[in-house]
Amino acid sequence: SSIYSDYQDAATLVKYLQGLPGATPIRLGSTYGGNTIDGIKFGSGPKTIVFNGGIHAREWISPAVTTYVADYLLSSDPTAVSLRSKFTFHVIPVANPDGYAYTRDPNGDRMWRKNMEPNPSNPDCAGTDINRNFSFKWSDPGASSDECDETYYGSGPLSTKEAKALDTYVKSLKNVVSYMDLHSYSQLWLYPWGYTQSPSPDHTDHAAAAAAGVKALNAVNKVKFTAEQSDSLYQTSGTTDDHFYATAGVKYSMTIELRDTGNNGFILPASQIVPSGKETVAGLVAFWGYVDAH
Ligand code: 0X9
Ligand code: ZN
Repeated sequence: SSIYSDYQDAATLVKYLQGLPGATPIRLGSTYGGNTIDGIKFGSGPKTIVFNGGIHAREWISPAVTTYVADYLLSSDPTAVSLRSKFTFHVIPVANPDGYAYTRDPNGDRMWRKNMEPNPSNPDCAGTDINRNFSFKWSDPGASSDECDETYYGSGPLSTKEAKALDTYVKSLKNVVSYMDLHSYSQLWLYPWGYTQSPSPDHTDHAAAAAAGVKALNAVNKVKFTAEQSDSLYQTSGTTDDHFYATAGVKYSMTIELRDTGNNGFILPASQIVPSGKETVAGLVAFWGYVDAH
């Protein structure tokens, strides 16, 4: 059995990744609950790529597939070797370790989405949606001011330790050409903007890169993903993708919504980790090929 035969806790995923030959440990910060936000970096290329999973606690396929992709990139496969010479990768499998642990706790809540920080003005409703807490367009339409809502945007821009740590880390890096945030579910590849239906300045390249990704992804298992502008789904503000595109100059800053389309939803059977990982690797390899050429 492998770590991909079931969903693992954050410490297990981080320990596994940090033990892979060629991986250097990274630590982005710590959380309200006292967990650390950890990952790895690897590769020797001049262009930087960051990807993470686990911003939303209940989306268990995301940390698993994030780990699977990093595992592949550190392998001796010739394509992986080539990618490591073009790029330096920074990977954070679980960006919201407090929330993830709560969804795994039998006394917790399997459907928790947010982080675990209390909201002092409303003791009955904890947590901020980390993917509404980033500073670009913070508190604009597409996020909630209500502490009890799933999309509560927090007490201020980057008020969560998780968003602050990720923002600080990405902005400490040079030449970041792609940031990818792995979520579930809906089988979508989403590119900026999410805050408006207007096309971004790089709409043509975004659409072409995402199309290359889904084409390669769909070919692996005939599981159909679609590439579209984020705002076509629903309007959002304070999200990672728009934020790193707008404030860190990361041209290819996107969100992937992994399997499935709702049959299992967030409760995706662990037997789908490996097939989901394989198709996501194919999609990202094609996508980063486009990124490298543009
Ligand atoms: O709403 C979200 O944060 C993401 N969907 S999820 O079901 N995983 O919560 C989608 C975010 C996509 N990006 C933007 N809309 N900007
Ligand atoms: Zn999500």
